Amino acid sequence: MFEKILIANRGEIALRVQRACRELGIKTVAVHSEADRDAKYVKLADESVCIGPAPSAKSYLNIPAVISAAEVTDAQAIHPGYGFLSENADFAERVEQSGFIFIGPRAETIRLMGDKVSAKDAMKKAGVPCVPGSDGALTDDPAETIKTAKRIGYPVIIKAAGGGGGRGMRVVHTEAALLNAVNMTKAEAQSAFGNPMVYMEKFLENPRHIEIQILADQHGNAVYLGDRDCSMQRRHQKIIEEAPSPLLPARLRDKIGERCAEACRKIGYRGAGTFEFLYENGEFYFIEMNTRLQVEHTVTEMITGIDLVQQQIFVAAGEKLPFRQRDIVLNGHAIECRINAEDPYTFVPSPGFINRFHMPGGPGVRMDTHVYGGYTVPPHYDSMIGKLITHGATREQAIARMRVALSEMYVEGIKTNTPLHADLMADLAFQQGGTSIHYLEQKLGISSK
Ligand code: MV4
Repeated sequence: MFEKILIANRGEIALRVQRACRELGIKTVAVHSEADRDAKYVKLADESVCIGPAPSAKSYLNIPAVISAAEVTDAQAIHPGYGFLSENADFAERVEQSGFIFIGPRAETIRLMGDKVSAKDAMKKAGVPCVPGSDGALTDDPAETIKTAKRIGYPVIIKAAGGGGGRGMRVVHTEAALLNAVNMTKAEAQSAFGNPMVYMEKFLENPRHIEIQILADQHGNAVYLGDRDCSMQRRHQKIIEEAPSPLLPARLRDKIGERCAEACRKIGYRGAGTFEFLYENGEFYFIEMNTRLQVEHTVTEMITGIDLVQQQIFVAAGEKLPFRQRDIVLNGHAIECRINAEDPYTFVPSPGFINRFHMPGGPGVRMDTHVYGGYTVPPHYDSMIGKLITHGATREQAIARMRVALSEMYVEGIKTNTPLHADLMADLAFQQGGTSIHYLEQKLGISSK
């Protein structure tokens, strides 16, 4: 097992990864920007290295600085967290070339999944059901593009191969609008991702976003750890996630989960990963695969009792998965509310000094945050300051616990989106379950864009 791990991230996830390491008796190295010098996880780490000024591009995204920090502290492995360098194949490659272990999939897997055309192609070949669409990237032949759209049927969606997470997409309703939309998306893709390739899919009008968590070792074993429903989102930012997805029959979850685990065995996947699906009319359609630990991994941990970060560390160290599929039992229901430092209704970020901070507690309540009374939320990074997670025997109990927990949250000095979460816990459609990806934006009265 590793003796020392460098954590190449900040905020709540830096603390989360650190806790997993400390429990295992592994020493930790925190890297931080000048803005995060006084962070709690920096103080709690065995060692820390300042890797640059506040802007991410000069610190958390600075590959040579991160690798140098691992060299000077003699760390053996690097955990990238989520965001920042976590899905950067060049980073993973340079980490391994420098003699460290990257806690995540092989660089070539990250590269395969980073290109959404090659990801979809690989998954289709591995038996994962995909959204009907073009066979690979669209060609330069306009007649062929028109034919493809006719075959799929309107509306269609044009997506950039280099995009993902909602960037670089355009919905097309008529043949008259098709070629112009394709050219616009190509031009945007070229300037945003340096890759003009685009592909076409049937546009699903009212799906839910359901994802499957998988875990795979380097010995050909892979399991799925149930599903998560992440449909409650605004502008591609998830705000509430839960596990399992409400109203999803267990039989369908097991069927799609087994397909995902089998696909991992086929492509030689290593580590934790997530298959993202759109779910509509009882059918799953693969859209993307994430090769990192996700923000919402916590709800899976609550219903499986498995520490995903520790499992990532074990499989990166070459160990075999300590369980088989039949050992994985889903217990009860978990909900996560992302707590953001922002105005709850205008969504304008609200960084600054927190003078008082009280966290909720009690049975089935977990809060993952690096924040405390006296902490200043820096303006340079994402506005998420923590995650409030509740677990219950049933979804109703998880919601009841979340309502109490939200009422106990007390943050003085900055605005948070806690009041929006309280509204959503009281929302009838949410309580009934099964709301689509458009529900929140419709409720807020924003056009879904
Ligand atoms: C789609 C879609 C409808 N049909 N693909 C947005 C994020 C990216 N991961 C894929 N996205 C979508 N792809 C087809 N064929 C609708 C979306 C989408 C969406 C997906 C998941 C969560 C929130 C979303 C919000 C708007 C659109």
